[in-house]
Amino acid sequence: DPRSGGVYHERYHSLEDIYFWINQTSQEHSDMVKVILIGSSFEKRPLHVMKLSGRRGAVNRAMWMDCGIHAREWIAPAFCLWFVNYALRFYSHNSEITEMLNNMDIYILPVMNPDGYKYTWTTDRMWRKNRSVLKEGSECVGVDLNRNFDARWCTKGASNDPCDPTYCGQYPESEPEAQAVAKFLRSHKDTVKLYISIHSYSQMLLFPYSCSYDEAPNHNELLELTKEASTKIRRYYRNHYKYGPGAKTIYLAPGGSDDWAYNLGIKYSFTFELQDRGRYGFLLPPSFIPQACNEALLAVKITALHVIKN
Ligand code: ING
Ligand code: ZN
Repeated sequence: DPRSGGVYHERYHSLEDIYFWINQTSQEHSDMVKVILIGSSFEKRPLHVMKLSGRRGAVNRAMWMDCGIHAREWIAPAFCLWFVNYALRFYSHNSEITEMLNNMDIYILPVMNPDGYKYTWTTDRMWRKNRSVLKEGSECVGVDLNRNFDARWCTKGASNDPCDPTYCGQYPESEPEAQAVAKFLRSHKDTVKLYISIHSYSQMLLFPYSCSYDEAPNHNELLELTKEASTKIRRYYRNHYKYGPGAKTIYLAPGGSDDWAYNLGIKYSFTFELQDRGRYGFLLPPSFIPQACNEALLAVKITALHVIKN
């Protein structure tokens, strides 16, 4: 089945497996994949970005996609891996993937929160934040990385209590994981035209703003794009995705990465919330991975191809 990703992509992987896979994939496809170290986590794990490029000359356009900003959302890193595999396998066979890779570089951060992800495998499956320790011996650990960006930071929809799951941190970009992503995007803001952050669950295609009820300048364009993606997902996969600006569609949430990237100047900025709608929630069984990834792929392709033709 051309829509499957092979057995490796029909299960979830430990952090060690994912690091191994990144390394192996970049070696096997050294003509199309480069690994860039953009920083390290609080516990000093590397933050590896995979740069995918078609077999062509240099281009001055790129997209960014991060997965696993929240530790327990296991389908997110699974999608990043699945997507890289899909892109490498179908480049020069599938016209849409070929067009994407011939016209843009794709930067992929498969696990933005490696410390938290590791912790969900060893200790607490429902952990959300990173694992940063404020002061030695303090009771509560971790900052919500999707509240740590500089977009109406720590206003309504985030918490200043370190024990809360939506703790915003001590100041914007206080966390090394958020800072590494922000620094990379600041230094690539002239080429990165599309920002996508992958989360779960709730099946929503979101765009700015989440930090306020303000309408983004290109609101109608972003609404049309997410509507098209939602319609196609329903038609092809018989599954329902809501779409709209974050604040109105899900809830008010300041400090998110997509709002910050949008304000940096990346006018196509999205958060995709993958399966499901709550039946299994974060514990989405592995058998759902292929369909969840195919649904997300549709949304990625529609937004990327739109950016290319504009
Ligand atoms: N949802 C996101 C969260 O961080 C979100 C929703 C999207 C917030 C965009 C801010 C910006 O709460 C999940 N499931 O994490
Ligand atoms: Zn999330």
